[in-house]
Amino acid sequence: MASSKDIEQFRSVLRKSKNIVAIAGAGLSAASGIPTFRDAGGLWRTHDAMSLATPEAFFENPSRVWQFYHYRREKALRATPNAGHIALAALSVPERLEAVAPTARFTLVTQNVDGLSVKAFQNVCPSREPELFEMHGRLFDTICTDCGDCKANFDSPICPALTGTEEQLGNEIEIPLEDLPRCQECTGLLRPGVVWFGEVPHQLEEIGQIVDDADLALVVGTSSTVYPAAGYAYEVADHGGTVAVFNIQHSEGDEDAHFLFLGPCHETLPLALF
Ligand code: BV8
Ligand code: ZN
Repeated sequence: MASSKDIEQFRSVLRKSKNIVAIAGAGLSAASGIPTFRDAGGLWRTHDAMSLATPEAFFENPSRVWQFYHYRREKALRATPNAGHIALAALSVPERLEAVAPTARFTLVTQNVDGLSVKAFQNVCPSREPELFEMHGRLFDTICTDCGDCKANFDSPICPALTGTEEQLGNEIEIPLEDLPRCQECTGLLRPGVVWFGEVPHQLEEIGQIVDDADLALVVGTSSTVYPAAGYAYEVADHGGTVAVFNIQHSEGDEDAHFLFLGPCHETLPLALF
């Protein structure tokens, strides 16, 4: 954990900042029991999570990919926001933000699809539209591969055939196509409403503008290995902004960060921010 001097210096940067952007990754939800992509939790059964989060994997084996997303949906449904989510959400409350950064705007750009930051924002500030971008989509949205209909879906399980598959260790079962999640509008095969590798993340224009304007980037719980999100902190530093990394271990590019708070972010974020 950084020294109190670092925290004091960080706080003085925070106080002077105008546009703060937080870029969050799987490490932010680790304390809520959600497995990350790359460290210990990065494997699902015998598959590398990265190899399943692609359109090719889905169209080649929708039964396997749906079991992967069903497992993550069931985990996320039972998870609650942790003190790290809540600390970032507190920055979306005007009077809380004013107390630490009187002249700043705050935006959260999350790579996470578990919805925990949305829950945290809603808990702390139910009335406000959250300044929050879920750039890689949502576990709890479905998209029809035939008619494109996009719907929120919090059903547990999302279809009878997936019942209990999250408990089965070892290899997955073979679920017939017709028993996988189907569209209510046209009975087409549904896919999870997330952005896969090779697909274009959401709201890149707006996020790009926010990154261009940012004079402080909080890089929280991400290995900073997936683009374009991994490039945002470099862009902020490039135009003279400050970068503060919050991670439990060293991550890509953190040697260039102005502040590095090593430790679990559900502890380091509240400590550094408030
Ligand atoms: C795209 C949703 C074209 C699905 C995910 C250059 C430019 C643009 C693209 C590329 C490029 N080079 C390569 C690409 C292609 C690719 C890419 O980046 N590949 C990588 C592997 C090199 N990018 C894409 O395909 C993207 N799309 O490029 O479109 C384009 C782009 C721009 C403009 C026009 C066209 C789409 C990528 C989205 C993929 N979808 N998720 C799902 O969730 O299933 S990615 C997924 O992995 C996550 O969403 C996240 O984004 C990503 C990285 O994971 P992290 O969140 O960082 O988690 P990870 O496990 O890696 O690390 C956890 C970290 O937490 C660790 O550092 C750990 O130490 C730390 N930690 C753990 N516990 C704690 C903690 N920290 C603090 N406290 C703790 N308690
Ligand atoms: Zn449909």
